[in-house]
Amino acid sequence: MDYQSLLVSYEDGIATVTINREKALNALNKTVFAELRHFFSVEGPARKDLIGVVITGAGSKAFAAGADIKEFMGLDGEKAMALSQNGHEVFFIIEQFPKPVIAAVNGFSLGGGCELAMACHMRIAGAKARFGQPEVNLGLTPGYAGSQRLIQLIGKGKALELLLTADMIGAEEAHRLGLANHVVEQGEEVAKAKEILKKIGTKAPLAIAKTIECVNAYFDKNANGFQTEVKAFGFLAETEDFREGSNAFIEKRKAEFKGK
Ligand code: DAK
Repeated sequence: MDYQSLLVSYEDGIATVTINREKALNALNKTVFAELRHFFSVEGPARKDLIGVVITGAGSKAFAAGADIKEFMGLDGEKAMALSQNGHEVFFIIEQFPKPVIAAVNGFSLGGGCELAMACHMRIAGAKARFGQPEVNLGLTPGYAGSQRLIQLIGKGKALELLLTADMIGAEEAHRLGLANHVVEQGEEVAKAKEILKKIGTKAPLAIAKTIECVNAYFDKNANGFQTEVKAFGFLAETEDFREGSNAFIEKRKAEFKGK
């Protein structure tokens, strides 16, 4: 696919997906959503050697300053629900991606931008990152699951404070609350994300995928996370990588995982 609003590059098995709408502070329009959907459901899964994905924003000012407010003009109830549903689907695809996805938050991460970062498995904040859910300023609630994932990450009281006041918080506060995994110098976000992905790349890929599935199951009201873990454990016990991992431990050598 020729992307219009994403830049996709690969290095050492890691994909970097950059939202490339710098003039609009990387606001998430329909094209960005369609292209993210394509990357995470078609291109990414086809790359068998993929270790993980970094998502970031073009330029030094924004990760993504929200849903594209210009696309809200003429929205009625039915169209708004369809828009919201589409965003939910795309962010679920990212959350359920079987390889780790890390948001490298290089600036404003507001509204839909913060929701995208929260759908990723981890968040690295640059020193100038600003997080917030300012939807109530527009007369809206979050539309892409911010009211759910913010609670999962920082708890109900703080989530309600951010959602109801529309306050923006900086990188250090986001780190203190558990919204950001690490704070790094501005411009070092992608490098830190890649460092983490490289470490994960030395582990057994099927175990990584099953671990993501088990953690997601905790938050899925239709799943039983405990049973998901039991089944994952049984599945992994039959893999070549499990035999290789345990043999390597006994033989005091580094495991060579094949993802089988
Ligand atoms: N959408 C479209 N364009 C945006 C944008 C956005 N979210 N944010 C910034 N831009 C554009 C600006 O219009 C401006 O474009 P030009 O005027 O140059 O053409 C350019 O980016 C630079 O922005 P500023 O000139 O405003 O830059 P500043 O440094 O002065 O200010 C700022 C930076 C981030 C504080 C400011 O741009 C700002 O407040 N931006 C809006 C932040 C925001 O409110 N974002 C939306 C959050 S709400 C739903 C679906 C989705 C959602 C809700 C419901 N349903 C289906 C029901 C999600 C909602 C949100 O994401």
